[in-house]
Amino acid sequence: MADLKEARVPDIGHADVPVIEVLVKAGDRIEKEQSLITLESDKATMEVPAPFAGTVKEVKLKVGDEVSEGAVIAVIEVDDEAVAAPPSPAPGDGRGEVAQAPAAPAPAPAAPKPEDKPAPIAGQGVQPGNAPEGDAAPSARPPLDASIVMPGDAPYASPAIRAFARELGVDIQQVKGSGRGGRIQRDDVSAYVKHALASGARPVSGASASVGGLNLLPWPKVDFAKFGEIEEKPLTRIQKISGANLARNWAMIPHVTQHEDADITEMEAFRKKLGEENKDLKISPLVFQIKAVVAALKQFPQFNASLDESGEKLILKKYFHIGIAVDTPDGLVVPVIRDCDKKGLLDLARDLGEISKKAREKKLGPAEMSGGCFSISSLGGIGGTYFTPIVNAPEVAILGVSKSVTKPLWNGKEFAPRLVLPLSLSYDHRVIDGALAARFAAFLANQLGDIRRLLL
Ligand code: CAO
Repeated sequence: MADLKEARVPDIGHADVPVIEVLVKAGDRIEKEQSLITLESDKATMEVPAPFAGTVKEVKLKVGDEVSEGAVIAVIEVDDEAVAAPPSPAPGDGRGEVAQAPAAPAPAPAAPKPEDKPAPIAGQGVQPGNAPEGDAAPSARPPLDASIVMPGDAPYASPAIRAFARELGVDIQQVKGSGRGGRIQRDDVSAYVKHALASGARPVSGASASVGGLNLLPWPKVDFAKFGEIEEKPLTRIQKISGANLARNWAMIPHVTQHEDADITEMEAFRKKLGEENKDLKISPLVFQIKAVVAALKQFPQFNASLDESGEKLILKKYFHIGIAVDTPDGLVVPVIRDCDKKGLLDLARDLGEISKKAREKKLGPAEMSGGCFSISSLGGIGGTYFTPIVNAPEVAILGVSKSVTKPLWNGKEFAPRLVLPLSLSYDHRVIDGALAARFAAFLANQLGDIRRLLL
């Protein structure tokens, strides 16, 4: 015949710990070690597992109750075999988890005697990163040390929520908790995934998500209306997508920007001449920059490369597809001009005209924005001197171009007026050394400064 037993709070190392979740109700069928309640001390959250399988007859606690060792959580009609079976504690699999089952408590309704009290929960083996996956159980069970189980900087989340996050491939460190004391709830994980999908980012965990653990402060919450009149304007879809990509690239890539000047006096004279001969075509300075970049990529193949997902291999590309940042009313897009090494200045001018028009008319397809090897971001038509473009991952470098200005340059005998183009080369320092970047930038400036070489 089935037996009624009480599940009690084990030795948790603290007294008067608040119950923040009751995870079962009367009538629930529960498995041994299934979590019954969640407790939260000032240092830790911990779930108390069922000492035996059975059916919950009555729950004796509610959220907000403060409990100590021995408090009755629930009365459980215990399965026959569970009564006979010895407790088999199992280690948890993550931070903040307490997955060891307390030993069977004294039968109801007797008050707990010292020898009947639930066994303490072991706290070892659950520090960050060393949680065992198997089911080997420690024989001794020292009282729970909450600070070991739940280090202060680890996210608050129950084992069930951690399991849920793992199932979805979410790095729990990335999720902001909305529960009491920043506790992560199921809805927080779902909201994180929804946001990641909407923004084009991947809710990854594991090695490829090593950006996890930045431990950034939450975004400041400010009631701007308190300070004056405001208007709300939702971000466009493009802004959301490019914003998420830019944020990831800025956070994950160690950027360095190398500045250089190119004397483009001759190039500009040639460009004007070419424009007069081809009035139906806009010959942008950008087409010369694309040519120069292709020459530099051939000379320095490390720039025409991408790190693979593991970050341990460099993929060197034998093709030359160049991405061009285009400013549109809805935000920044980066269409790609393919096989730039096989195209002349006029072909490139035609392609550039087409992609910028398509970009501004929102007619670019995903295929036209993928496969780039290196990007150019030109603000030359607007102004400014130098800036720091953000590398367009998985590319390893990007060229920022600013507005050319006439400057006096020393030619060995005198100062002469020359048209100078400011270049800003940002690169991924994991892949490219500073010396190599300086050589690349100098080579680029030489190419732009020597029109004959560029046209070869
Ligand atoms: N120095 C001086 N003048 C320049 C120049 C430079 N480096 N680059 C272009 N110009 C001139 C052009 O020749 C053109 O002059 P004309 O009207 O006399 O022909 C004028 O500036 C305007 O050029 P443009 O910007 O319209 O065209 P473009 O071919 O040079 O560039 C494109 C095309 C698509 C790159 C550009 O329109 C664009 O969108 N740039 C912004 C890119 C951007 O936002 N980057 C930032 C990314 S990070 O947020």
